[in-house]
Amino acid sequence: MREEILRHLIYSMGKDAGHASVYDWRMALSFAIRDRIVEPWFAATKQTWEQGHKRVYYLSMEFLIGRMLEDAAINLGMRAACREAIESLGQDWRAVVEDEPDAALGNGGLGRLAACYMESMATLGCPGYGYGIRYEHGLFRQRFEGGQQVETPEDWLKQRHPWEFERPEAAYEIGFKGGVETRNGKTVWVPAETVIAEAFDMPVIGWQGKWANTLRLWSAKPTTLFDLARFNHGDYTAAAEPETLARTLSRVLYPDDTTYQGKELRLKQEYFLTGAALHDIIRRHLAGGFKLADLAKHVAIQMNDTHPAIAGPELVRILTDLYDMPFDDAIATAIECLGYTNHTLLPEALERWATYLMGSVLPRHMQIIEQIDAWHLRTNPSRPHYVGIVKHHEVRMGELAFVTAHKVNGVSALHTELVKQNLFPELHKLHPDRIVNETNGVTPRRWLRMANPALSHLISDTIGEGWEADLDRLRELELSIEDKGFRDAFAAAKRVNKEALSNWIGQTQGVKIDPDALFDVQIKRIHEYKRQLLNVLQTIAQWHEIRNDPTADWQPRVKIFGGKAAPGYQAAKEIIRLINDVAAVVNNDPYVDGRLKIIYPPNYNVSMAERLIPASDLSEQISTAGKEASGTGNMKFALNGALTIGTLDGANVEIREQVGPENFFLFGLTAQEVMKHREDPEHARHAILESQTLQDVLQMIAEGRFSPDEPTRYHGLVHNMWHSDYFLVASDFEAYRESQAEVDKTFAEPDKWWRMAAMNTARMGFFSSDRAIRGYMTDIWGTESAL
Ligand code: 26W
Repeated sequence: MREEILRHLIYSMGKDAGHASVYDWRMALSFAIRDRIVEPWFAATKQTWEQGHKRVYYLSMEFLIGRMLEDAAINLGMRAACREAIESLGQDWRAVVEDEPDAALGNGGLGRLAACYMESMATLGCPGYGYGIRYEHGLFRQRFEGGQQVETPEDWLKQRHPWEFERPEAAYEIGFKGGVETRNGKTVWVPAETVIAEAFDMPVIGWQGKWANTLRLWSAKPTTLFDLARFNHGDYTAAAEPETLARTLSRVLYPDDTTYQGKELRLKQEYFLTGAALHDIIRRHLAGGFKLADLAKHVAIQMNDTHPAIAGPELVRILTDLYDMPFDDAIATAIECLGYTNHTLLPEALERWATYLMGSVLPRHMQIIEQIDAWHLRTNPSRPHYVGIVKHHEVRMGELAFVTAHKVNGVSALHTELVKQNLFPELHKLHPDRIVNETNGVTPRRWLRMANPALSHLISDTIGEGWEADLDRLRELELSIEDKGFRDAFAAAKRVNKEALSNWIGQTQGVKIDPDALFDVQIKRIHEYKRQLLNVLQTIAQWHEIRNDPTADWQPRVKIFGGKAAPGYQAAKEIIRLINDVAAVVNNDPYVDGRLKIIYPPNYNVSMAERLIPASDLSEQISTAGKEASGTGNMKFALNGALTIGTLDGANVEIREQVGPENFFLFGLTAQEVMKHREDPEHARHAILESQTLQDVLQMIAEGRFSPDEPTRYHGLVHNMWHSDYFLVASDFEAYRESQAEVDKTFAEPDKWWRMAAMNTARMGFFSSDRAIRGYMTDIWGTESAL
């Protein structure tokens, strides 16, 4: 490795060791690692081709990959060798690894899930491609100014990106707008605008380098570079217009995962991804010498939420308009190929496009959507009149995806039931076998082996190697939990991680924290339904209690928050500000004397999660029941030996079943109780009047105790708590507080705590993304491993 790093430093970077920066070393190391990936990558591609394996195409507007260097080194089994080599060259390993910017091409859960699934497909030898967009700017960077979120553009491609290969030969023209004509009896869409989608490929290497797939990201380029006539007239800005317009398409990721907005550019991005992917899929299929009638035998296409749901109409358009297949055969083929994963029930996040917009941006697709809707009604005459794809001058993308897919899946057992009962009750009745459950999973390679070396070594020392690709084997740890030596070692591993995190917080946030305190962590997008507010209110209550009895024996806690708010989501931004305002008061309160600290490092991302999760004692999963489709952070925490405080929501339900109810802090209303509660318009007022503590907390906020410079700052928030509280923070407040008291009590009994924590790790095998991908392969894709 040493030789290869030096060779790349000189010949790929054009630097000698005496003048190389950390960046140069990182590049040289990345290229050296990449060299080892290329061969298995070629071999996998060749084998898929020669043996005619069925391929899976995972279409997603988001891939939240994070850093790649260390992950690739781990999967190739060469992290230690790389580290030794880089250190022998006088470089600091962590500094080199952490020089890599996160690839933040996603908002949160849905995008990170796509990244875990790509890694598991490669690990399992499931031949496949991910298709996405190569956004020039990923999710915005977050700063705090006076406690408030400020967004700045993210610029991950500022430096060279060593993990991608540009493929100028893999390029397709993608059209928009224009009109539909009939020529020689054939329907022809004549677009008014076109752009080129150019492919950039990233290899995705599986565990132990046995298989590699491709993540193909599309970048937009102009069909005409610039207007030479205008340039020659001296009109330089106008001459560059076509280029600027085209590139806008892959310029930035939409940073909103909360409210859906029917923006034309977003629709264009969705079609840009889907159109390019489908052309690529068809080209590869035909190049293999196969017939289009056999497409579904060779191709499975998964739609990650409705964002690529134009795939149904697009596939029908290609098959009918371009290849003359009759409509009935085309729709049957499309349905056989397509699967649709639903990731949210929140009505405000469900995509609906105004028919005038769809009709203007994609005129031919709009016709085909109407045709599919009519076909569905014709073949399902009992369909109620209020059900359909096009209703009230809108195209409902959920219904479109449902109708054009042979399988629709939810992402946790509870969520799937709610998809059946609340989201698509009528369609479910018409197609009772279509909805299936595939509970989410996370890759143990990144989220345990890579992020938590201390615990990984303990696991390998205890049960031997190989658990990374066979996570159910963690159960073997249970035998050792009775052993005090093992429990001490488990606690010691956590302690190492907590010390490292304390140092990092000291250096970056300037706050000193005690590694012996209970580390209580809530990291995820800021959203009202995720109820960071419930956490802050309980924190204020705790602070108030300490102040009223400062000499009592309080369990020291560090409350850590992380997460971004969508730029236009005012209520979420107010919660961020409140957390920071409360932190400023609590952290500097001499009465508290360090027993309660609130830390909110800005710009939470995948890399920060890798630091925080292994160092956590308590995982906050406190959403309003029925609202969190699954959660995947919850899985990462429990796997790393944090205990969960949580509601019966999403995958929390299954986590609790797996780890055992005695190893989980449950509180709060169930999804059914939530719905009943809402029937009482005064539920919030009743709940607040029943809790003196909550009244006191709201009173302190209203008085401006945390915003002395602007006492009225949170009047709106407090008013909303009394009079609306849609997410039932007040109703769950007392139960949450009691549960938190139980957490403190348990943490004070280390023997009990570490048994529970170790049980969590031992029983989390089910939540490997390998298990999830196996489920998709058998239930939805009909594919087999090539290994
Ligand atoms: C169109 C605006 C928009 C964009 C993205 C609306 C909604 C989304 C996503 C569906 C939001 C999302 O990331 N959902 C999360 O998906 C995870 C993976 O399945 C789940 O674990 C989370 O519970 C769910 O919130």
